[in-house]
Amino acid sequence: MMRGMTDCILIGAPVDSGKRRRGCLMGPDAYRTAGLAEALSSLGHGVTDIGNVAPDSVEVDPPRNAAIHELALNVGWTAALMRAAREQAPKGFPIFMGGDHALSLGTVAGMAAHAEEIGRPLFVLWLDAHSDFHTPDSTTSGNLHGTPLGYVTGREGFEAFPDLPATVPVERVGMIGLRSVDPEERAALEDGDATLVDMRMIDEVGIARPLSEFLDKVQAANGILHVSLDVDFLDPMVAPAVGTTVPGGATVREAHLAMEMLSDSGLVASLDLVELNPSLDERGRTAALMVELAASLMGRRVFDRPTPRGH
Ligand code: EXY
Ligand code: MN
Ligand code: MN
Ligand code: MN
Repeated sequence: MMRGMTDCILIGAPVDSGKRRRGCLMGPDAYRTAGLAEALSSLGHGVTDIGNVAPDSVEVDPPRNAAIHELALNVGWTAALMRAAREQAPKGFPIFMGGDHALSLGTVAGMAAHAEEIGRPLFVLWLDAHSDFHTPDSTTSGNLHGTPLGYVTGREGFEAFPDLPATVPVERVGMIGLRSVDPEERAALEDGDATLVDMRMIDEVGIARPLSEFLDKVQAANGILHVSLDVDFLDPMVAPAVGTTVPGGATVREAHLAMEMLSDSGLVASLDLVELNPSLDERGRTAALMVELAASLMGRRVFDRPTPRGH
Protein backbone atom coordinates (compact mmCIF):
# COMPACT_ATOMS: atom_id res chain seq x y z
CA MET A 1 0.00 0.00 0.00
CA MET A 2 1.07 3.62 0.03
CA ARG A 3 2.73 5.74 2.72
CA GLY A 4 6.41 5.20 2.92
CA MET A 5 8.39 3.63 0.14
CA THR A 6 6.36 1.71 -2.41
CA ASP A 7 7.28 -0.54 -5.31
CA CYS A 8 5.48 1.15 -8.20
CA ILE A 9 4.86 -1.06 -11.23
CA LEU A 10 4.15 0.87 -14.41
CA ILE A 11 2.03 -1.12 -16.86
CA GLY A 12 1.32 0.26 -20.33
CA ALA A 13 -2.24 -0.39 -21.49
CA PRO A 14 -2.49 1.22 -24.95
CA VAL A 15 -6.21 0.43 -25.30
CA ASP A 16 -7.80 2.44 -28.12
CA SER A 17 -10.84 0.28 -28.87
CA GLY A 18 -13.27 1.69 -26.28
CA LYS A 19 -14.46 4.46 -28.59
CA ARG A 20 -14.14 5.60 -32.20
CA ARG A 21 -11.72 8.54 -31.99
CA ARG A 22 -8.18 7.21 -32.00
CA GLY A 23 -5.11 8.37 -30.13
CA CYS A 24 -5.18 6.89 -26.60
CA LEU A 25 -2.78 4.17 -27.75
CA MET A 26 -0.08 6.84 -27.48
CA GLY A 27 -0.90 7.46 -23.81
CA PRO A 28 1.65 5.11 -22.20
CA ASP A 29 4.53 6.66 -24.13
CA ALA A 30 3.27 10.16 -23.33
CA TYR A 31 3.47 9.32 -19.61
CA ARG A 32 6.95 7.92 -20.10
CA THR A 33 7.98 11.07 -21.99
CA ALA A 34 6.46 13.32 -19.33
CA GLY A 35 8.62 11.61 -16.69
CA LEU A 36 6.18 9.54 -14.64
CA ALA A 37 8.88 7.05 -13.57
CA GLU A 38 11.29 9.85 -12.61
CA ALA A 39 8.61 11.72 -10.64
CA LEU A 40 7.89 8.61 -8.58
CA SER A 41 11.51 7.63 -8.02
CA SER A 42 12.31 11.20 -6.89
CA LEU A 43 9.83 10.59 -4.06
CA GLY A 44 11.88 7.59 -2.93
CA HIS A 45 9.71 4.88 -4.47
CA GLY A 46 10.97 1.89 -6.40
CA VAL A 47 9.78 2.02 -10.01
CA THR A 48 9.66 -0.78 -12.57
CA ASP A 49 8.20 -0.20 -16.03
CA ILE A 50 7.18 -3.64 -17.33
CA GLY A 51 6.32 -2.28 -20.80
CA ASN A 52 3.03 -2.56 -22.61
CA VAL A 53 0.43 -5.32 -22.34
CA ALA A 54 -1.02 -6.72 -25.60
CA PRO A 55 -4.61 -7.91 -26.01
CA ASP A 56 -5.48 -11.61 -26.16
CA SER A 57 -6.73 -12.76 -29.52
CA VAL A 58 -10.35 -13.88 -29.11
CA GLU A 59 -13.41 -14.60 -31.22
CA VAL A 60 -16.91 -13.58 -30.13
CA ASP A 61 -20.46 -13.91 -31.42
CA PRO A 62 -21.85 -10.74 -33.03
CA PRO A 63 -23.24 -8.41 -30.35
CA ARG A 64 -27.02 -8.01 -29.86
CA ASN A 65 -26.53 -4.26 -30.05
CA ALA A 66 -25.35 -3.44 -33.56
CA ALA A 67 -23.81 -0.15 -32.37
CA ILE A 68 -21.08 -1.93 -30.37
CA HIS A 69 -17.59 -0.99 -31.56
CA GLU A 70 -14.73 -3.56 -31.57
CA LEU A 71 -16.28 -6.13 -29.23
CA ALA A 72 -13.67 -8.86 -29.75
CA LEU A 73 -10.72 -6.53 -29.27
CA ASN A 74 -12.21 -5.13 -26.05
CA VAL A 75 -12.83 -8.65 -24.75
CA GLY A 76 -9.21 -9.52 -25.59
CA TRP A 77 -7.93 -6.47 -23.70
CA THR A 78 -10.13 -7.28 -20.72
CA ALA A 79 -8.74 -10.79 -20.41
CA ALA A 80 -5.12 -9.66 -20.79
CA LEU A 81 -5.39 -6.76 -18.34
CA MET A 82 -7.30 -8.80 -15.78
CA ARG A 83 -4.41 -11.25 -15.81
CA ALA A 84 -1.80 -8.47 -15.64
CA ALA A 85 -3.50 -6.87 -12.61
CA ARG A 86 -3.74 -10.19 -10.79
CA GLU A 87 -0.11 -11.00 -11.49
CA GLN A 88 1.34 -7.62 -10.59
CA ALA A 89 -0.76 -6.55 -7.59
CA PRO A 90 0.93 -8.99 -5.17
CA LYS A 91 4.31 -7.51 -6.13
CA GLY A 92 3.68 -3.79 -5.61
CA PHE A 93 1.49 -0.84 -6.57
CA PRO A 94 0.27 -1.19 -10.17
CA ILE A 95 -0.15 2.01 -12.18
CA PHE A 96 -1.96 1.31 -15.44
CA MET A 97 -0.95 3.87 -18.04
CA GLY A 98 -3.84 4.12 -20.50
CA GLY A 99 -5.26 3.85 -22.93
CA ASP A 100 -8.97 4.63 -22.91
CA HIS A 101 -11.33 3.76 -20.07
CA ALA A 102 -12.23 0.36 -21.56
CA LEU A 103 -8.97 -0.81 -19.97
CA SER A 104 -10.70 -0.67 -16.58
CA LEU A 105 -12.95 -3.60 -17.42
CA GLY A 106 -9.77 -5.65 -17.02
CA THR A 107 -7.83 -3.75 -14.36
CA VAL A 108 -10.70 -3.45 -11.89
CA ALA A 109 -11.79 -7.06 -12.42
CA GLY A 110 -8.20 -8.16 -11.81
CA MET A 111 -7.86 -6.00 -8.69
CA ALA A 112 -11.15 -7.40 -7.37
CA ALA A 113 -9.71 -10.91 -7.75
CA HIS A 114 -6.54 -9.81 -5.96
CA ALA A 115 -8.55 -8.26 -3.11
CA GLU A 116 -10.46 -11.48 -2.68
CA GLU A 117 -7.20 -13.43 -2.60
CA ILE A 118 -5.90 -11.28 0.27
CA GLY A 119 -9.26 -11.36 2.05
CA ARG A 120 -10.12 -7.65 1.86
CA PRO A 121 -13.01 -5.98 -0.01
CA LEU A 122 -12.15 -3.89 -3.07
CA PHE A 123 -13.58 -0.38 -3.27
CA VAL A 124 -13.37 1.67 -6.47
CA LEU A 125 -13.07 5.45 -6.75
CA TRP A 126 -14.08 6.73 -10.20
CA LEU A 127 -12.83 10.27 -10.86
CA ASP A 128 -14.65 11.09 -14.09
CA ALA A 129 -17.19 13.42 -15.71
CA HIS A 130 -19.08 10.27 -16.70
CA SER A 131 -20.50 7.34 -14.75
CA ASP A 132 -19.34 4.65 -17.24
CA PHE A 133 -22.15 2.43 -15.94
CA HIS A 134 -23.61 1.23 -19.24
CA THR A 135 -23.98 -2.36 -20.38
CA PRO A 136 -23.38 -3.52 -23.97
CA ASP A 137 -27.19 -3.51 -24.35
CA SER A 138 -27.86 -0.06 -22.85
CA THR A 139 -25.12 1.96 -24.56
CA THR A 140 -26.42 4.00 -27.47
CA SER A 141 -22.98 5.14 -28.64
CA GLY A 142 -21.69 1.55 -28.69
CA ASN A 143 -18.45 2.81 -27.12
CA LEU A 144 -17.38 0.29 -24.52
CA HIS A 145 -15.28 2.82 -22.57
CA GLY A 146 -18.69 3.81 -21.16
CA THR A 147 -19.22 0.35 -19.57
CA PRO A 148 -16.46 -0.65 -17.11
CA LEU A 149 -18.44 0.07 -13.92
CA GLY A 150 -21.43 -1.79 -15.38
CA TYR A 151 -19.19 -4.83 -15.89
CA VAL A 152 -17.35 -4.93 -12.58
CA THR A 153 -20.51 -4.37 -10.54
CA GLY A 154 -22.09 -7.41 -12.19
CA ARG A 155 -24.73 -5.80 -14.40
CA GLU A 156 -26.26 -8.17 -16.97
CA GLY A 157 -25.31 -8.17 -20.65
CA PHE A 158 -21.56 -8.88 -20.53
CA GLU A 159 -21.80 -12.54 -21.66
CA ALA A 160 -19.08 -11.99 -24.28
CA PHE A 161 -16.60 -10.89 -21.58
CA PRO A 162 -14.67 -13.11 -19.18
CA ASP A 163 -16.58 -14.27 -16.12
CA LEU A 164 -15.76 -12.00 -13.20
CA PRO A 165 -13.57 -13.70 -10.60
CA ALA A 166 -15.20 -11.36 -8.03
CA THR A 167 -17.78 -8.62 -8.47
CA VAL A 168 -17.57 -5.20 -6.83
CA PRO A 169 -20.98 -4.47 -5.25
CA VAL A 170 -22.16 -1.04 -6.33
CA GLU A 171 -22.19 0.23 -2.73
CA ARG A 172 -18.39 -0.04 -2.82
CA VAL A 173 -18.14 2.37 -5.76
CA GLY A 174 -17.62 6.12 -5.40
CA MET A 175 -18.01 8.39 -8.43
CA ILE A 176 -16.70 11.92 -8.05
CA GLY A 177 -16.82 14.67 -10.70
CA LEU A 178 -20.07 13.63 -12.40
CA ARG A 179 -21.60 15.99 -14.94
CA SER A 180 -22.57 13.74 -17.88
CA VAL A 181 -24.78 10.76 -17.07
CA ASP A 182 -27.03 9.14 -19.69
CA PRO A 183 -30.72 8.51 -18.82
CA GLU A 184 -30.33 4.71 -18.61
CA GLU A 185 -27.25 5.04 -16.39
CA ARG A 186 -29.06 7.44 -14.11
CA ALA A 187 -32.06 5.11 -13.76
CA ALA A 188 -29.77 2.16 -12.96
CA LEU A 189 -27.75 4.21 -10.47
CA GLU A 190 -30.91 5.38 -8.73
CA ASP A 191 -31.67 1.71 -7.99
CA GLY A 192 -28.31 1.19 -6.31
CA ASP A 193 -26.25 2.56 -3.47
CA ALA A 194 -23.14 3.98 -5.09
CA THR A 195 -21.60 7.16 -3.66
CA LEU A 196 -22.46 9.77 -6.29
CA VAL A 197 -20.73 13.14 -6.12
CA ASP A 198 -21.60 15.48 -8.96
CA MET A 199 -19.93 18.80 -9.73
CA ARG A 200 -22.80 20.65 -8.09
CA MET A 201 -21.96 18.98 -4.79
CA ILE A 202 -18.29 19.87 -5.23
CA ASP A 203 -19.31 23.49 -5.87
CA GLU A 204 -21.50 23.46 -2.77
CA VAL A 205 -19.34 21.72 -0.18
CA GLY A 206 -15.95 21.18 -1.81
CA ILE A 207 -14.32 17.88 -2.70
CA ALA A 208 -12.78 17.11 0.71
CA ARG A 209 -15.96 16.28 2.62
CA PRO A 210 -17.53 13.73 0.25
CA LEU A 211 -14.14 12.14 -0.42
CA SER A 212 -13.38 11.89 3.27
CA GLU A 213 -16.77 10.24 3.90
CA PHE A 214 -16.09 7.68 1.17
CA LEU A 215 -12.61 6.96 2.55
CA ASP A 216 -14.15 6.42 6.00
CA LYS A 217 -16.32 3.68 4.46
CA VAL A 218 -13.29 1.99 2.91
CA GLN A 219 -11.42 2.19 6.21
CA ALA A 220 -14.34 0.88 8.27
CA ALA A 221 -14.62 -2.17 6.00
CA ASN A 222 -10.83 -2.80 6.08
CA GLY A 223 -10.97 -2.41 2.31
CA ILE A 224 -8.40 -1.57 -0.32
CA LEU A 225 -9.08 1.08 -2.94
CA HIS A 226 -8.55 1.15 -6.69
CA VAL A 227 -8.52 4.69 -8.14
CA SER A 228 -9.48 5.25 -11.77
CA LEU A 229 -8.56 8.76 -12.91
CA ASP A 230 -10.12 9.84 -16.21
CA VAL A 231 -8.57 12.95 -17.79
CA ASP A 232 -12.09 14.35 -18.28
CA PHE A 233 -12.56 14.54 -14.48
CA LEU A 234 -10.54 17.73 -14.91
CA ASP A 235 -11.86 20.88 -16.48
CA PRO A 236 -11.01 20.96 -20.22
CA MET A 237 -9.40 24.39 -19.73
CA VAL A 238 -6.60 22.70 -17.78
CA ALA A 239 -6.72 19.24 -19.39
CA PRO A 240 -7.58 19.50 -23.08
CA ALA A 241 -6.10 16.16 -24.22
CA VAL A 242 -9.24 14.04 -24.09
CA GLY A 243 -11.92 13.20 -26.64
CA THR A 244 -14.85 13.47 -24.22
CA THR A 245 -14.41 16.94 -22.73
CA VAL A 246 -17.27 18.25 -20.59
CA PRO A 247 -17.05 21.84 -19.32
CA GLY A 248 -17.26 22.54 -15.60
CA GLY A 249 -14.81 19.94 -14.33
CA ALA A 250 -12.46 19.76 -11.37
CA THR A 251 -9.85 22.44 -10.93
CA VAL A 252 -6.15 21.71 -10.63
CA ARG A 253 -6.34 22.23 -6.86
CA GLU A 254 -9.50 20.14 -6.38
CA ALA A 255 -7.75 17.28 -8.16
CA HIS A 256 -4.52 17.68 -6.18
CA LEU A 257 -6.41 17.82 -2.88
CA ALA A 258 -8.18 14.58 -3.78
CA MET A 259 -4.81 12.97 -4.54
CA GLU A 260 -3.24 14.28 -1.32
CA MET A 261 -6.11 12.95 0.77
CA LEU A 262 -5.96 9.60 -1.01
CA SER A 263 -2.26 9.42 -0.27
CA ASP A 264 -2.78 10.30 3.41
CA SER A 265 -5.44 7.59 3.70
CA GLY A 266 -2.95 4.79 3.00
CA LEU A 267 -5.82 2.84 1.44
CA VAL A 268 -5.00 3.03 -2.26
CA ALA A 269 -3.65 -0.17 -3.82
CA SER A 270 -3.69 0.63 -7.56
CA LEU A 271 -4.30 3.39 -10.09
CA ASP A 272 -5.56 3.76 -13.67
CA LEU A 273 -4.58 6.84 -15.68
CA VAL A 274 -7.07 6.86 -18.55
CA GLU A 275 -8.34 8.66 -21.64
CA LEU A 276 -5.23 10.77 -22.33
CA ASN A 277 -5.18 11.38 -26.09
CA PRO A 278 -1.77 12.92 -26.82
CA SER A 279 -2.86 14.00 -30.32
CA LEU A 280 -5.24 16.47 -28.65
CA ASP A 281 -2.71 17.84 -26.15
CA GLU A 282 -1.14 21.30 -26.09
CA ARG A 283 2.63 20.99 -25.73
CA GLY A 284 2.22 18.04 -23.37
CA ARG A 285 0.45 20.01 -20.64
CA THR A 286 -2.25 17.41 -19.93
CA ALA A 287 0.26 14.56 -19.70
CA ALA A 288 2.37 16.73 -17.37
CA LEU A 289 -0.63 17.49 -15.15
CA MET A 290 -1.57 13.80 -14.93
CA VAL A 291 2.02 13.01 -13.88
CA GLU A 292 1.84 15.73 -11.19
CA LEU A 293 -1.42 14.26 -9.90
CA ALA A 294 0.07 10.77 -9.77
CA ALA A 295 3.00 12.22 -7.80
CA SER A 296 0.58 13.82 -5.31
CA LEU A 297 -1.19 10.48 -4.93
CA MET A 298 2.16 8.87 -4.19
CA GLY A 299 3.11 11.37 -1.51
CA ARG A 300 4.47 14.61 -3.00
CA ARG A 301 3.74 17.51 -0.64
CA VAL A 302 4.65 21.15 -0.10
CA PHE A 303 4.42 20.58 3.68
CA ASP A 304 3.09 17.55 5.52
CA ARG A 305 -0.26 18.69 6.85
CA PRO A 306 -3.35 16.47 7.01
CA THR A 307 -6.73 17.82 5.86
CA PRO A 308 -8.70 18.78 9.01
CA ARG A 309 -11.61 16.48 9.87
CA GLY A 310 -15.15 17.66 9.12
CA HIS A 311 -14.23 19.33 5.84
N1 EXY B 1 -22.10 8.03 -21.66
C1 EXY B 1 -21.47 8.26 -22.95
C2 EXY B 1 -21.47 7.01 -23.78
O1 EXY B 1 -21.80 5.96 -23.24
O2 EXY B 1 -21.10 7.06 -24.94
C3 EXY B 1 -20.11 8.82 -22.79
C4 EXY B 1 -19.12 7.86 -22.21
C5 EXY B 1 -17.79 8.52 -22.08
C6 EXY B 1 -16.89 7.61 -21.35
C7 EXY B 1 -15.67 8.38 -20.98
C8 EXY B 1 -14.56 7.70 -20.60
O3 EXY B 1 -15.41 8.40 -19.58
MN1 MN C 1 -14.38 7.36 -18.06
MN1 MN D 1 -15.11 10.35 -18.80
MN1 MN E 1 -15.75 24.52 -8.73
